[in-house]
Amino acid sequence: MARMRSLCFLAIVLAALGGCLGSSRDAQCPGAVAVKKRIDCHPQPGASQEACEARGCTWCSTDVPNAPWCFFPEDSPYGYSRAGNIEKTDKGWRVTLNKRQSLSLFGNDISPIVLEAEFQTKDRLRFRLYDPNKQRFEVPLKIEGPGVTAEEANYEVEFSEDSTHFTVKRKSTGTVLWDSPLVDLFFSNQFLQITTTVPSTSVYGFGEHEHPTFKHNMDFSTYGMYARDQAPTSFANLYGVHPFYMCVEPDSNAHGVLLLNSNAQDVTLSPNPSLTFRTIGGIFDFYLFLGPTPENVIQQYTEAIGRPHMPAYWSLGFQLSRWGYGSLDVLKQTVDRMHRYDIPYDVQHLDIDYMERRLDFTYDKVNFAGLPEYIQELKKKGMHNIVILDPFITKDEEPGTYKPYDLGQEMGVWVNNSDGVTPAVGQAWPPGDSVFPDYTNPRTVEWWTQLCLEFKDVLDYDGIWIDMNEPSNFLRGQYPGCADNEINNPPYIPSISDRSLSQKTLCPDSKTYLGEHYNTHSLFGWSQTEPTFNVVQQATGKRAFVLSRSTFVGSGKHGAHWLGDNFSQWKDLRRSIIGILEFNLFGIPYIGADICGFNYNTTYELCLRWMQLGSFYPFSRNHNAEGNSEQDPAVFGDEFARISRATLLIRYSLLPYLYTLFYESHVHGNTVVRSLMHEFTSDQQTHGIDTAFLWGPAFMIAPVLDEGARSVDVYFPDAEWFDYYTGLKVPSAWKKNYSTVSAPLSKIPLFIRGGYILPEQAPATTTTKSRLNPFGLIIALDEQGEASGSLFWDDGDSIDTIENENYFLAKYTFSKGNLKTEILKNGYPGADTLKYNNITILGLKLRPQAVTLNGRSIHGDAFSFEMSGKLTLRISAPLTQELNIKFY
Ligand code: MIG
Repeated sequence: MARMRSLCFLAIVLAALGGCLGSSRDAQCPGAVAVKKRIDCHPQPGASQEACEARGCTWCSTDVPNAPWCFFPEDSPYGYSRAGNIEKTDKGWRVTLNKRQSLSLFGNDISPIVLEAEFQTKDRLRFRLYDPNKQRFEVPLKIEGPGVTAEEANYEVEFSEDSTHFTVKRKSTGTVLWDSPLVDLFFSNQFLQITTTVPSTSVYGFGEHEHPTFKHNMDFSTYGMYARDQAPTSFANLYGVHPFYMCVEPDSNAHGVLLLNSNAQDVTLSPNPSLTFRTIGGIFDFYLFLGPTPENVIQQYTEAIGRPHMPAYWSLGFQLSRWGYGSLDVLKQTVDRMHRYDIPYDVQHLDIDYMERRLDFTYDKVNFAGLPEYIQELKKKGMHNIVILDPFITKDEEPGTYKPYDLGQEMGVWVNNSDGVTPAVGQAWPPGDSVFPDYTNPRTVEWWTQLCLEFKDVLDYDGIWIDMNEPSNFLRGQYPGCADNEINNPPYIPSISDRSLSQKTLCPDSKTYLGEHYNTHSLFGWSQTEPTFNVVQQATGKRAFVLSRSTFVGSGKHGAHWLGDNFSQWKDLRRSIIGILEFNLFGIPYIGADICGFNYNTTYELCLRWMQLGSFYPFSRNHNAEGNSEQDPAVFGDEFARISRATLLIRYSLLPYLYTLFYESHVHGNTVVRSLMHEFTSDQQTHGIDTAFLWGPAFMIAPVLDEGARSVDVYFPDAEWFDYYTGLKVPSAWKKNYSTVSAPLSKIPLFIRGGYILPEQAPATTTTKSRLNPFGLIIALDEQGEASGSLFWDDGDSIDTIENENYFLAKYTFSKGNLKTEILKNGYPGADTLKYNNITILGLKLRPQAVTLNGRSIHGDAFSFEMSGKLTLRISAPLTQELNIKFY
């Protein structure tokens, strides 16, 4: 930034032409478009002046980091122009576009193409660019809308007067949300590019990456998207693909945009500010969501792509995992020490070392002898277990000895070579060489379902963890390597690691049921998630738990995700917050990172701070890689265990609140974890904050992210905030400011936002136990002395309790000294035996003279008032009856 400013200054001084970033001309390159407006004309490596000029583009160096030196001139010899009139269609209109000139960047340009706008709902616009003469690959995710008239829509799609741009405006404000010059449009067989300006630099999203900040730097950063087995590394394309962003407009309205495309692609974020999308196949299928709040955007997005699934209550408990226990004995020792320290702990994972020679659907009868019995023991303690399954299946066992292969071979379920007949053979964890199930094939789903059902009789799993489903292969393409053709080596390879489509995976010309791997590669994990979800439901008869490494648009409907093979480093601790916020935008709110870090050895302090932060991940799991020193919270001794226990007990006590947020997410598409920007959008200072986050609207987590730090600088947006630990109100002078909050090693700063009522429940060491405990309410008052909230409750693990109305839902309102409860649904008989025993009110100005509960007065010694304005009431009242409390 400093560099850009001085450059601008230099430009002004030297040229006095106003050639700095902000104006329309570039002083260093007279006649050329301003640096910030440059669009790369040579996006692949190896640009030179010669190559650039041969393309009809401008070559001019610049000091601005990342800015292209080869860029399209204003009178670009590329692009399309409008041909003919706008034709009305059922739900919108369409118009034909012709290629303007014969010059081509990557060959095989398609002309004419069609731009079609479909007014799906009043807040959702679909616009597509496609080849009217040939069906190209489209992602098999149908997003439909009833259709609205142009008048009903909250947006307006139109062409500029000279027909050189098309724009989408927000009707209510006139803000231009999308503006694409047709001269910047490319539509060739293997290269599609479109550029749009965005109304501000507050742009969030795109995945899966390890982003250095939640709010993007619009400094010509380019992010590739192509599913890859890749440990989180800045700028690298990681396991999943989410071409979705949200942008906050200058007046604080927000909108979101999805590019529904599964081909290898990248996006460049430029300071104009603008976005340039490049993909190497399929069509341009955009969906624009009008918000206008960030929460509305995500609700509308998940309405389109599928609402997040409702997780089982137990899966909100703490989970422990590691790769490399190596034996049942070591696992038992670990579990025992967790229990010895009484650390809240619901779920144990079994990584590939439980398998016999890493063969799916087996277990190691030597090192893990007795595992089935041990799983039963854990279940009796109220715990649950998850087993990992990899997608690859060895083909090299003795014929007749390994059913997963024999049956799959018989049923023809594998991804095939380009001939469409012989299975693609690669190499992965199992001994010998492996084949890859093609989950886009219904026969594969049958095969997988049968095997998972049978395996349930071997290991009584509660959920399945599906790993390596990018799909990962330890070779570059399958044997004998990828043929040299345009599918495997397209003229443009997006900005992805190794600039290779086959590295660590299969050759793009492999054949899947839905089409070429070239198109379906990034859908592999996505296509595995739904069938796995279904079979887990079928096998357990309970709500499914599926944890998938590779995800795509809509994966949240059936799966959870974790951020992959992170490192035991402070940087990774910090960046996990960004990842978790992003996956909440992507409709996968059940998300976490490996607590204490996966790769490398952790340290005492890092791991402790990570246990504190991770206690507030929606998916809270400590996981570790093979060969690293142990890092479960019981291995570091008394102090560590005590602190981890205390923090997890806070999580457990607030699980009713977290679970209610998941209910909101499942039913209305809400985010579970949110950034401060999300809730305080009009406060520009919040836009860049990614070191603290919220559970829902009301609970702020401000973790320590630096080694040695014993305090945190916390930004308090304009609201009442209460210290979770003391109930003390945050001084009003702190509002809209950063304040230093003390955070000794034993503490993670937590705050409750006034205006909200949070349900809680006395914690225990498993959710099986805590679910029987009495409930409480934390009523945090706003400036007007008001608050509201709700509680969702059901049996925690039955399928479709919401759809079947087998649940309890209460809404609480506090106003004018009265707490009122409205029971919106009383459909879960199991709630009848539960009670409230504790009510906490924060922010009272005076000690009440008297209190009545459902009309009967409460004894003075049943309530205690502290000078902080915190009142605690001990009561006993049934959960399923209205709770009305009056203060006098
Ligand atoms: O090549 O199953 O991301 O969580 O522990 C490594 C072993 C394979 C990668 C997963 C990680 C898991 C590991 N797996």
